[in-house]
Amino acid sequence: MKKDQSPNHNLDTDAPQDAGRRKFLTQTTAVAGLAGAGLTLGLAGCKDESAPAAGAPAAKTETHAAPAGHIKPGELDTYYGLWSGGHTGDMRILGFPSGREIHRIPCFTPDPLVGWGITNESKAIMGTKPDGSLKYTVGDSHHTHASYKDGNYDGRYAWINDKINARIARIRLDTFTCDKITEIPHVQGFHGIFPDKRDAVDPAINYTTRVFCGSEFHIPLVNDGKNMGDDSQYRALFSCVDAETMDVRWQVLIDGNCDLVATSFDGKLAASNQYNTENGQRFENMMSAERDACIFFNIARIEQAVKDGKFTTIGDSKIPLVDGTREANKNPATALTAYVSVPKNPHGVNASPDGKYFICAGKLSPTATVIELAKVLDWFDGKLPELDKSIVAEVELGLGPLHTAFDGRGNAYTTLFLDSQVVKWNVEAAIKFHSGDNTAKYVVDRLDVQYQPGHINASQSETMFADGKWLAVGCKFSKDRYLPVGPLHPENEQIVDISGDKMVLVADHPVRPEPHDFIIFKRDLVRTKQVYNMADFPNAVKNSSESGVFREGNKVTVKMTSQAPIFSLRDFNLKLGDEVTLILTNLDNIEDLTHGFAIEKYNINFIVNPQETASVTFKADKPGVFWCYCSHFCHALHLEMRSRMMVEA
Ligand code: K7E
Ligand code: CUA
Ligand code: CA
Repeated sequence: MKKDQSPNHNLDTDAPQDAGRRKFLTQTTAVAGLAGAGLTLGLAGCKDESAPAAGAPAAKTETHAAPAGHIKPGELDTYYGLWSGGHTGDMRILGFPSGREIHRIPCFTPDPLVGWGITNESKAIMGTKPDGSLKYTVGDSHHTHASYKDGNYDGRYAWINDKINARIARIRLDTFTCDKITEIPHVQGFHGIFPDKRDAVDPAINYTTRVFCGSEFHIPLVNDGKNMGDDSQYRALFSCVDAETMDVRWQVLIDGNCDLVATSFDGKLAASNQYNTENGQRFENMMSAERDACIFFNIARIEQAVKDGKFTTIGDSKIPLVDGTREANKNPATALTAYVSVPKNPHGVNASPDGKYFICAGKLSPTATVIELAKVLDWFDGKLPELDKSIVAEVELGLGPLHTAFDGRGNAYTTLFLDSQVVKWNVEAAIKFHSGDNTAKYVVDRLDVQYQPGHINASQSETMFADGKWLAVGCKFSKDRYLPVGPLHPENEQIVDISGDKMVLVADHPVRPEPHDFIIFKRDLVRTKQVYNMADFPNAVKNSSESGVFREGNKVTVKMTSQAPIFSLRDFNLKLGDEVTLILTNLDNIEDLTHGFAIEKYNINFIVNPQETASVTFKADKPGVFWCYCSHFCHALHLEMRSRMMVEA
């Protein structure tokens, strides 16, 4: 066996070891495969051919031996992927088409790698209780989307939701860090988000200024423990957050609930699929109606209503609440909302890159509903008497359709959760079929995926520049695809080449549960800073000569700098009970030269990147010597890079 010549591979791997590892792999895959074949999830429709024979790939899955676009060691990816992190409450950055995870950006939950939730700067973003501790330490992020300009991503911001605590975080795409978090009031089950793609009011504003947020769960409008038994008091709201200030601009009182959100390329419309038009507060009640809805929001009219003072408020909140209920919006000439009927409990709404359609997936119905946006606007303009005539196709795709991506060549790719498939279908052919042309073949291809896919997205999919090259599929179950690691399995992210007529599966990679939505865009749409600007930190310790311990009573400020491989203070003295704020500036001005600062027994660890300043505040509540050491490998003398904190009894 030939040794791997690549410098990034382990050159010690010799032939016998390698063979042994292969044997192990084959055996364990076989065992896991048998167990996996029995998984039906208690849901109907797991097709026989999607349950693989032990150790063998599914029959219809095609794989490349040497996949096109394979990224070799040392080569850079051509796309960025922004992934939601699920319960870890972070955003993950992947390179594409390799699928390599490059980075994780902590948002809603603490992260000791960067000191998120430990430094004063990050705590101010995350939000604290009066005692200075974090308000929340759990998260559940599902959806991530980036800011637009002229129908494409502009590399300014991305946003991500937190379902548990109704928070939306903004990520700066120059530093790939979270810079603001807003908690949306009066909602629970905050799920879908989508930025507008341009302004509905001012045509000169061709970029994102708002982010729309849908909430799933109904709660009493004033949730103070008084109206909990009265279902008629339970409401779900649709919210608009300002992209710059991150303040909640307005909310809409609706009938039913929200789920995912989509926006039109002209900025005029936002929509959310509704699975609970029944306003049911119990499982059974949410499925009693045969059809639910996709609710459309007329953004310019809502903005005008807010401007004209046509709103109420909830409790002592100042946020304008406009009335988007069915009863108040029957007249198209004044309506703020429109409820388009779609089959039972839909999931997912996605905007086609040609700007013409929103596609709602059926979930409990094997169909996708195609809604023509021009016709929805016609209804608002009084030119379409029946709103449901905006539905131009409702076609069968397979069991459990959830989310849809696009290739920019007129094809849509929808995940079928129950069938464990991706179905590629042609939107115009589906419209022809729906209008009575039985010869129109809208299903172009089907691909088995492993297994039970949720979100799906294609390179540049929901932009005007969808390029139809790569597709990623987030599979909720990996079953037999990886070495078993105990009862908790990873999820399985799969990469599919969609450049040809047939979809070709090119790679699997395991992901830590549980990501949901993601976007993939060209790498040149983002310009990142490799070194911070010291002037952006008002508390920066600009020179090592400014270092020292500055005392006012028991309030102590420790100023320090780092420059490989030393901290400016070799030691510093404190008194028991001191309220200490330690400020550390990294003077190194070299790309990739990050230092850490960990204080033994004081539960503190954070990093400072080149030219960055960070601070921590703590009480010197334990007497003795406590080494502060650099926790981020930086230099041959990294282990010697220390400072000694001495707390006098
Ligand atoms: Cu379908 Cu929360 Cu986007 Cu997950 S949701 S899959
Ligand atoms: Cu500085 Cu390691
Ligand atoms: Ca329903």
